[in-house]
Amino acid sequence: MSVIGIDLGNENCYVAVAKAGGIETIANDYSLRATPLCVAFSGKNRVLGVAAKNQQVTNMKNTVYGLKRLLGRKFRDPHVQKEIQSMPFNVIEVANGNIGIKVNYLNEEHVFSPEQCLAMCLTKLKDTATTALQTPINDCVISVPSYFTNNERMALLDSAAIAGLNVLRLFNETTATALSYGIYKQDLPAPEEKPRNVVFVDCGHSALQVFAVAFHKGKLRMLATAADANLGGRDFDLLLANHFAHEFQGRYKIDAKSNARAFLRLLAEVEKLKKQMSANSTTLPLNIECFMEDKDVHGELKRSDMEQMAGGLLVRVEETLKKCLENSSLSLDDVHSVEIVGGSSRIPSIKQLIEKVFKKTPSTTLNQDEAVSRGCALQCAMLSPSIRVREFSVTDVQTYPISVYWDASPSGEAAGEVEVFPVNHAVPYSKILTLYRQEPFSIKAQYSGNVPYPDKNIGTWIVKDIKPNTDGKAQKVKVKVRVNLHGIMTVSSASLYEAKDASPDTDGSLTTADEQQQQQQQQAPAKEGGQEAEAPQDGATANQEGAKDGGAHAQNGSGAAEVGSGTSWTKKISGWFGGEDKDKKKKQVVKAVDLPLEVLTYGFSQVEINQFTEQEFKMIACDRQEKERADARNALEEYVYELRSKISSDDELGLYVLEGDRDNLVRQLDEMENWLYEDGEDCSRQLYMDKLTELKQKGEPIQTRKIECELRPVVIEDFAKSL
Ligand code: ATP
Ligand code: K
Ligand code: MG
Repeated sequence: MSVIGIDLGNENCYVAVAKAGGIETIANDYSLRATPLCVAFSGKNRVLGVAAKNQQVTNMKNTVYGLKRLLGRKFRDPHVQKEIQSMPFNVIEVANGNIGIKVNYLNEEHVFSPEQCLAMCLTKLKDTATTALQTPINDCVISVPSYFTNNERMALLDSAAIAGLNVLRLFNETTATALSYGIYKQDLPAPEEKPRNVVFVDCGHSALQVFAVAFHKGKLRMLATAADANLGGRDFDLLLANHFAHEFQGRYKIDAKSNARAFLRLLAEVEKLKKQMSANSTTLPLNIECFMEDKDVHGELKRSDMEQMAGGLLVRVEETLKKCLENSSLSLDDVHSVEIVGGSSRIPSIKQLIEKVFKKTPSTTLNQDEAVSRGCALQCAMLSPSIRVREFSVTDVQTYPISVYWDASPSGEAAGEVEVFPVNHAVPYSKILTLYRQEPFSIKAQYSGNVPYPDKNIGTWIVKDIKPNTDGKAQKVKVKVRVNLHGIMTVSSASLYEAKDASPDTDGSLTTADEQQQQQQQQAPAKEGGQEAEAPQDGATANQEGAKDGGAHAQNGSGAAEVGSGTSWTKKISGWFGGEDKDKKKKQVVKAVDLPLEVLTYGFSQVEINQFTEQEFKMIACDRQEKERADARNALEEYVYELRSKISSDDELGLYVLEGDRDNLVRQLDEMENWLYEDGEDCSRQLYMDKLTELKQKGEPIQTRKIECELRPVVIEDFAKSL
C-alpha cells in the first residue's frame, strides 16, 4: 500500500510518494509532474488532466476548471457569482441552492456538482499514482489552503470519498510547505534555544498565503498566517489580457472580450509572456495568428509596463506580507529567512516587495512547485502504519475564531455562548463543554470573526435522549468540541454523567458556577483523558498546549459564573488532556452514558455519496472501455500502415509476395484505411479486433515466408559443415 500526498492547486496538482529512499513526485501520462485541475466531457468519455487542458479552446463549454473556487459554496454566494462570470462553462443553481455544472457528456446533458468534478480530477491523480507505483492507492493526505472554512474542507472530503480515497489528513498548504522545509534541516535549534522563525510566501494561481513558522529540532509550530484568497497569477494574466484586448480594439478593430474562445487564447498567450517577463526586463513580443476575423495580431510589453498595470495587486501583496509579520508578533530581527514557493512568487516585483518588507533576500531552499505535495506525502507517511519516517511534531493553528452557542431550555436553563477556539489556537484540539440539562438541546457553532465566506454558520448538533434525573432535576452533560486533523470543527461526542455518582452536586440542587468550576478542575482531566486517540505527534502537542490553555479556561468559567449565577446550570470548558494514562482508575467512578447526536452540517449525505461513488465507478469503467476501443482502432490503423509499407518495399516483405497478390492486398489495405476514416470511425472494439485478425491472416503468411527464406541458407550451410 503506497502512501501519497496530493497538492490540489487551483491550476497545478502534484502527487508525491513517500518511499523508503525519500520523497518523490510522480510524472503523469504526459511525463509532466504538474497535472492541471481540469476535466472535460465528450460524446464518448471524460478527458482528464493535461489532455483536458489541451483541448480546452476547442471544447470550452464542456471543459471544467477552477473547482477549488466553487467547492463548498452555494450558487448565490457572491464569490461564486464573481468566479462564474469568467467561466466559459455553464454553472447553474440546483436543489438547496447548490452549484450544478451543466455539460454535454455522452451526447446527453449532465449536471455535476463541483464535488463530483473535483472527484474526477482526484480519480486522475489517483490513477497517475497507481500507474507509476504499480500498487493500489487508498490512503492519502490532500492539501487545502489555510483559509478554507469548515464547509470547503467538508466538501473536499466528500470529493475524496467519491474518488475512493481515504484521507488521513486534510493538510494546510502552509503547514505542508513548512514540514518539507523542517524535515531536512539538520541545524535547527535545540528545544531550549530560541526557535528559528521562517516566513514563507506562497503565491499560486489564485491565492496568496504568507505564514510564519517557528522551528526547533524535530518540530514546527505555525505562528501566524495571512492570506489574500483572491490574488494569484491569474489576476496578473487578466490584467495583461485586458490590456491587449483594449489595444487590439484600437489597432485591429476586434473585440476579444466579446469572443470567449479568443479571450481564452489571449489568456494563454499573456501567461507565457508573463513568465518570459519574469526572466527578462526588455520589451517582449506577443503574436497570435488568426486571432479573430482571420486577423493576425501583434503586441509588445516590458516588465516595467506590467508592474505599472499591476500596482493595485502589488499593494495587496505588500499588505498581506505586513499582516503576517504583524500577526506573528515577530520583529524583523526575529525572522531568520523568507522562503518563497508557488509559481507566482517568481514574479520579480513580488520578490522585491518581500525584500522591502522583511529586509531579506527571499531564499529558494525548497522546490517551489513541489513543496506542498512533498509535505503532504511526508505527513501521510507519518500517519500511516505502512512506512516509517523520522518523527516531526507539527502544531497547526486555527485560522478563524470559533464560538459555540446553546439555547435556553424550556425548563429554565439559560442560553449561552463561548469562544471555544480563538484565532491561532493550536489544532487539532478538543475541549469539553459542560452543561446541566433535563431535555434535549442543541449546540450551534459559528465563526466569530471575519471569514471569506458569506455564512458564518458551521453547524448545529442536537444532543438527544436527555431526561431529568430521578429527582426531576437537570443532569450533567459533557459535550466534546473538537477541531480535528482535517481542520474541521465538530461536536465529536456528548455524554451524560449520572448525577448520583458525581460528588458535590449529587443532590441536584442549584449549583453555582464557582462550585462547579472547582469540581471540574479536580475531575475533568481525570475523566476526559484518553477518550480519543490522536496522531502521536499531535497528541504530545495537545497535552502541552492543553495545560497552557487550562488557565484561560478558568477565565471562561468565571465569565460563565456571571451569566449563570442563580440559575440551575453552569458551564465550563476545559482543555483536553489527551492520551494520558494518569487517573484511569477514577474513570470508573462516574458512569458516563454516550448520548446520540443529530448532526446538521454542510455536505452530502452518505446515501448521496454512495450514489456519486457508484456513478464515478461507472464513468471510470466507461473511460476505460473507450480507451480500449480507441486502442483497438489505433492498433488496426497502425497495422494497415505497417503492412502496406512493408509489402511495398523489397527490403522488407516485397520479395515474398506475388505481384498480383500484392496489388490485391494493397487495395484491401487502402479500403480498410478509408473505412477507418468513414464508416469505421466509431465502431466497437470487437469489430476493430476482428478486422485486425482478418488482416493478419493475410499479412502473417508473408512474414512467415520471409522468415523461412532467411533461415534456409543457414540450414544448408550447417548441412554442408556436417558432411
Ligand atoms: P493555488 O495555490 O492558487 O491553488 P496553484 O498551486 O495551482 O494555485 P502554482 O502552480 O503555484 O499555483 O502557480 C501557478 C501560477 O504561477 C500560474 O498563474 C503561473 O502563470 C504562475 N507562474 C509560473 N511560473 C511563473 C513565472 N516564471 N513567472 C511568473 N508567473 C509564473
Ligand atoms: K501547485
Ligand atoms: Mg498552490
